[in-house]
Amino acid sequence: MITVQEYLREKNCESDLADLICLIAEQAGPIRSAFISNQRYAASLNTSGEVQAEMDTWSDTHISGILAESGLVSLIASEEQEKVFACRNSRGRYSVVMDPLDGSSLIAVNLAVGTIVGIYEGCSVLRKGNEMRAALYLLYGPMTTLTLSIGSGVALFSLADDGRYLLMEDSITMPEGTIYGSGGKRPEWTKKHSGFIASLEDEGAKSRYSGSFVADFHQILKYGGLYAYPAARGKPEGKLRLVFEAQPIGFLAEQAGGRISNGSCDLLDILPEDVHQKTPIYVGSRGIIERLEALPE
Ligand code: FDP
Repeated sequence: MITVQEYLREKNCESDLADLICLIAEQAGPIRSAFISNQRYAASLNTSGEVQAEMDTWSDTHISGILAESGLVSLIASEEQEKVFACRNSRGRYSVVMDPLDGSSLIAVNLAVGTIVGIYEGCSVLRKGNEMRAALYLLYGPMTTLTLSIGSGVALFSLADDGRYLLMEDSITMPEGTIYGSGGKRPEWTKKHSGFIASLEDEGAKSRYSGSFVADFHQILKYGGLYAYPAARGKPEGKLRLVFEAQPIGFLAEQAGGRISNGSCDLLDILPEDVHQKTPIYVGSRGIIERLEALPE
C-alpha cells in the first residue's frame, strides 16, 4: 500500500511542504491519546465567545508548539488564539491556519471530531482560499483518517498501527448526492434557506447532521449532497469561520469537484478582513450549490 510520504513524492510535492503535511498528520497520535485525560469543558471562552473544551486548548497548544519548533512555518493562525502567532527565528516558507479540534461539543459524547488545517505559501494568513497550497483534515472516528489535497485532487489515508498513513482512495470525486445537514435553528432560518431545504426534502433528500463540521463534511465528500450552516435572522454572519473552517474545507471540496459558497458567491474568492470572521456556509455537490446560488435572496 502507498504511504502518504510515497504519495507526496509521486505528486512531486516540494520537500518542505511534504514534511509539514507529514508533521501535522503525525500529531493525530498524541491528540487521540490526550482525549482520555482532557474530557472537561474549560471555563474559558475562545475569541468567538464559545466555551472551550480542554481538548480545544490542548490540541491548540500541542500543534502550535510543534509547528513553531519545526522551522517550516512562519505564521500560525488558530481558531483558539486571538492573535496570529509569528514563529520566532523562523524562515519557514509556509503559513498555517487551523481549527485544532473541530466539533468539540461532541467530545463528551464520543462522536467523531477532527483537526482542520490550511497551508499558504509566504508569510500571510489573510488570503483567498483559492491561493491555498494544501489543505487537510484529520478525522478521529473509528479510524483516524487524513483527507488531503495539495492542489491535484483529494486523497484519503488511514492511520495504521505502525504509525504509517496508508492510501485508501485517490482522486475522490464528490457525487451529486442526496444527503443534507443544516445547522442553526429552523425558526431562525432565512426564507431562502428554509425554501431550499424544503425543496431538497421534497426531492427525497435525507437529513444527517452530527454537529461536527469536519465529520459532517466528510460524509458529503464521500456520498455527495449539502452541508450548510446558514445565516440566521439576527445572525447574518452564521456561526462558522471563514479562515479556519470554510477555506480549507472549501479547497478540498473544490478539488473533489464540489463547491463552497456563502449562498450567493464562492467562498474561495473572498479575501478575509479578519482571521476570526464568520460566514454562512454551503458546501457540497456542485449542482446543488449552483442551484442555491441561482435563487433570489
Ligand atoms: P463546535 O462548536 O462543537 O466546535 O465550528 C464549530 C462547530 O462545532 C462545528 O464543528 C459544528 O458544525 C457547529 O459548530 C455545530 O454547531 P451547532 O451546535 O449549532 O449545531
